[in-house]
Amino acid sequence: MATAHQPPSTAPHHTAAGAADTAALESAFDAAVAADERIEPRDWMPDAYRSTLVRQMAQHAHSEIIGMQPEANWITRAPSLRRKAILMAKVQDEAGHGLYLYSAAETLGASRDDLLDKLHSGRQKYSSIFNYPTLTWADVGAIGWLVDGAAITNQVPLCRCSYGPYARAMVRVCKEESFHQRQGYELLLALSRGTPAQHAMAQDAVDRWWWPSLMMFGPPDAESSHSEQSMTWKIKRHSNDELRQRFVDICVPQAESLGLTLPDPDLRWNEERGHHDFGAIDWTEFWSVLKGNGPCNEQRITQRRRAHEEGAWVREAAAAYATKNSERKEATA
Ligand code: FAQ
Repeated sequence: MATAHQPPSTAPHHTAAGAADTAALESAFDAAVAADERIEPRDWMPDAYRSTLVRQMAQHAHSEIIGMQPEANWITRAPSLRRKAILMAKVQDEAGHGLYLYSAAETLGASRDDLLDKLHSGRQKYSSIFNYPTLTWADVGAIGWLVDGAAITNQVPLCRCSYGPYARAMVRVCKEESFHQRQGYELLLALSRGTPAQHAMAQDAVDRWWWPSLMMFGPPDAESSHSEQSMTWKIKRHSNDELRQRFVDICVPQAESLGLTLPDPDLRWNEERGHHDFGAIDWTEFWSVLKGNGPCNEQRITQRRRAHEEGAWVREAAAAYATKNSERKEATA
């Protein structure tokens, strides 16, 4: 955005002239959003726009790092060296996505320590999907195909998000997610075409991951508290239900090619709508998982807190190294 490079704290509100300035800044912001210009870190932005972005980006970052756990569970038991190498690379990618997103949130003035603190104390959320267990090797395939598939469907439009650093982070994230989705699909295809026991394992994984994947898109539009405002600000480009429908339409032919069925007897093509109709989602389960009562909530957060504590020495060493380096630079300057 070309106008109003001004940190929010310097925007005066308390005088008549200050109010006029704020109104001018607000209309410049609205005009930039309306014209599909990017809002950059040093541009003026409404406080609520900033806090909405911090909330969503933090939840997204937390999801990426908590999301490493379910698949990491299978690294030591991957059935071949090739599968192990692929899975390790994928789990590392998720860590990288978390780091881009924490960095992007820092451009809004958020502190990474504070965000992690909020995750560890349950004051900020992460995606519901990562509170389900990975019971068999086929779950790695189902996560890649369905969970990464849902993530791409949700995140491709975020590449056009009005906030520049978030939109740019999403471009790279989506490229990597696309590789993840294909590896999951290929893994499931190998199992589906394998022995009857392998085929059954793949089907069982899809049966367990299908409905939670549909929940990833968030509550129905009528119950989505943030969608309307986020869509006005062009943070979100489509509603939760629109993206969920798009995902169902993408998955149906892919399931057919995989030789697997989606566990929904009400799933059928609706000629009139030009979309698939699908069965009712159990929203009671979704809200219960968000409240902390999913099958793995406790385990995920305990493991995350432990990893953070065990990594304290790395953070301390990195900080000490940075201080030493800057002192050395000052001494030689
Ligand atoms: N889980 O008003 P809305 C990944 C909360 S992909 C938990 O509709 P909004 C890749 C929501 O925060 C997964 N909470 O909210 C990967 C709000 O609560 P609040 C992460 C949810 O923000 C793959 C309340 O419900 N992706 O990690 C969920 O407008 C494999 C009302 O909801 C992103 O975060 C949920 N599923 O829309 C990694 C994408 N849904 O904050 C490893 C970016 C909603 O008021 C392995 N985020 N809530 O307390 C978004 O696009 C949006 O935030 C939505 C929710 C669409 C998720």
